Amino acid sequence: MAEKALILLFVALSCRLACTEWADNNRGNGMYHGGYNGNYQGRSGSSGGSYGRFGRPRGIPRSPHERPSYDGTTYSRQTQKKLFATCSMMPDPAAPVLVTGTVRFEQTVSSQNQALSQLQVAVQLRGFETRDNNVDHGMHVHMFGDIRTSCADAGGHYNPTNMTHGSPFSAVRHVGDLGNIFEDGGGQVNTVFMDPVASLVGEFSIFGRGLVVHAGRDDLGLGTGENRTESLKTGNAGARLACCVIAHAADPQI
Ligand SMILES: *[C@@H]1O[C@H](CO)[C@@H](O)[C@H](O)[C@H]1NC(C)=O
Ligand SMILES: *[C@@H]1O[C@H](CO)[C@@H](O)[C@H](O)[C@H]1NC(C)=O
Ligand SMILES: [Cu+2]
Ligand SMILES: [Zn+2]
Repeated sequence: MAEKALILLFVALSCRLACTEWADNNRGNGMYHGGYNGNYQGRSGSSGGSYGRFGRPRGIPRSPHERPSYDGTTYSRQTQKKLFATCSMMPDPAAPVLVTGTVRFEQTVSSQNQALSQLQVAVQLRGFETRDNNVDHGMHVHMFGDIRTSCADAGGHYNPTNMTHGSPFSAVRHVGDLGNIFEDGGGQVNTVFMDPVASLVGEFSIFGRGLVVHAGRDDLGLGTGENRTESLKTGNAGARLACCVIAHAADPQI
């Protein structure tokens, strides 16, 4: 008898875990599911505060994300989710080297699509020229994601706030100013960083824009003398080596 009860309890508990996982998986690729109407179901799963057919097993407390609503019978849920974007870098037709690879973006946002974290940028690129003495490469989000003929089609730096060019950590910068990336001895870049301004949500979302990697170092708006004017526009980062379009991506964990 006791054994049977234990087995039932075990089944109930494992169903709770499995059902949660099922619900999470079935959220799947729908990064906009419920995004606008606020009824997105958070990590603990199925609808209406239910644990499925078994109900909430005894002794398992409500998660801190569950709170009674006005009528006390339904529960609001944790309301954050992650957005993912990817960009598959292609060499510019005129570039002397073939820079390829991917840049992935990730950000935690609310169900109302407000940023809850800075933008994470994960860069994996290869093919940089190792025989020159330059290892710094400006990387920016540019205005356009339409780059059918060359990276020049991407237009200027994405600058919806009409500011001058700057460092990622400056108050005065283009939204697209991601600063420099640094190649290793093998002509590769493998790095992850956070950007405090660029975002996957909101009025100035970078989705659908172009991402450009340059041949030279971005002076971050600090150029002087003859270099001043261009420094405030482009950071004197030089030719466009490669570019891509920032696109929606699935959760890489699923
Ligand atoms: C952007 O800023 C420049 C320089 O401050 C100014 O001349 C220009 O009119 C502004 N453009 C818009 C669209 O606000
Ligand atoms: C402008 O940039 C060029 C190329 O990087 C450099 O050689 C030159 O010294 C710079 N001029 C000034 C005034 O900084
Ligand atoms: Cu650029
Ligand atoms: Zn810029």
